[in-house]
Amino acid sequence: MPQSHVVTISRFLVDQQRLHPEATGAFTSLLHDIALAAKLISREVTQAGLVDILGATEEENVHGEAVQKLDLYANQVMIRALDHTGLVACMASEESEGLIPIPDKFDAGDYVVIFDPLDGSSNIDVNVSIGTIFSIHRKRSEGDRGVLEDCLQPGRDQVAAGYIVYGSSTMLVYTSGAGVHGFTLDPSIGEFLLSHPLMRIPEPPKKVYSINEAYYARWSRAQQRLVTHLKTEADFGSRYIGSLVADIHRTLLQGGLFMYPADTKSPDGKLRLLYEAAPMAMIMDQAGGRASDGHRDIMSIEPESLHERTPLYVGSHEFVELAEKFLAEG
Ligand code: AFP
Repeated sequence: MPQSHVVTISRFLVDQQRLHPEATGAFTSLLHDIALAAKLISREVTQAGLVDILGATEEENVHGEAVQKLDLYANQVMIRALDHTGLVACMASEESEGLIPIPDKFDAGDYVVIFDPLDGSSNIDVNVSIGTIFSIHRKRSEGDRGVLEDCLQPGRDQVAAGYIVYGSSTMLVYTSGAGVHGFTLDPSIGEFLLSHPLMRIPEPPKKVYSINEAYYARWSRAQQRLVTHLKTEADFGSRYIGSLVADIHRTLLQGGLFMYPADTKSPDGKLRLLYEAAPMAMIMDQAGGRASDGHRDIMSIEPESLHERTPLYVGSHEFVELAEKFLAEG
C-alpha cells in the first residue's frame, strides 16, 4: 500500500529538534552520524557472503574472544564517523580496552558515545542477525576532553540509546527519552525511513522466554525454578537466537522475557553493562518494559569499570518482576 508520506531519519531528527527550542543541533548531528555509520556497516554485513571478508583474524579482543574482521571494520567505522565532528568528548567500545580519545587535531564536544560495534559476531558466518548497540551520555568532567569517569555513568543518566539490527532488513531503533522510534533502511535509496514510530512493548505480551538453556546445570536453584515455572506452569514458549540485538528486538516487538543470568562459570553473567545492558534498558524502559540484574534496575547500577558485566533480565514489565520475585526467594 503506498505511504501517504515518507519520513526520513534526517527529517524526523530535525522535527524532534524543533520541539526543543534550546537545542543547538549537536545532538541531531550526532545521531545522524551514527545513522551514517550504520549504513556503512550494513553495506559490509550484507555483502559479507560475497567477498572474502569472513573468518576470524589472529587478534583477540579485551575479553579474550576471537575478533572477526567485520568487528574491526565496524569499530573503525564508528570511530571515524564520530571522532572528527567536534561533538564527541570521548568514546569507548567493546573492541578497545581503554577510553578512545578524540585526536588532538580535532575539536572535542559534550557527548560521550559508548558502543558495541558488532554484537553477536560469532553469528556472522552463519548468516544470523547481528547488531550495533550505542549509549550516549553527556560529559560531566570539567576538562575539554572526556575522561574515564565520563563513561562510568549509570544508565539512568543516558541522554540517548539505541541499536541497529542487521537482519532480513536493517533497522535502527533509538530513544532520546521521548519514546522509542524505529527506522527501516531502504537500500534502494540508502535512507532510513520511519517505520515504527513510538514503539511500545505489547500489552498483553507474548509469553516467550529467551535464555541459553544449555547452561541449566550452572544456574542457581532459583533460576532453575524460574525457568521450570515458565515452561510448566505459566505456559511460555521459548526463542533464543544468541545474538542480543536480535533477541531484544523480538522481545520489544512481541513482548516476553530475555534472560542472561549469572551462573557458576560467569558469576556476573556474560553481557556488558555499559554497551549492552544499559542501552537496552533505556530502550525497554521507554517502550513500557523493564530491565533488571535480577535484584535491581539496570538503569540504577553505578558502573565501576568500562567492560563490567551484569546479569540481565529484560522485557515485559510483569515478567521481569516475576523473575525478580523468584530470585529474591533464593
Ligand atoms: P558473540 O559476539 O561472541 O557472538 O556473543 C554474543 C553475545 O554477547 C550476545 O549477543 C548474546 O546474547 C550472547 O553473547 C550469547 O551468549 P551465549 O552463546 O553464551 O548464549
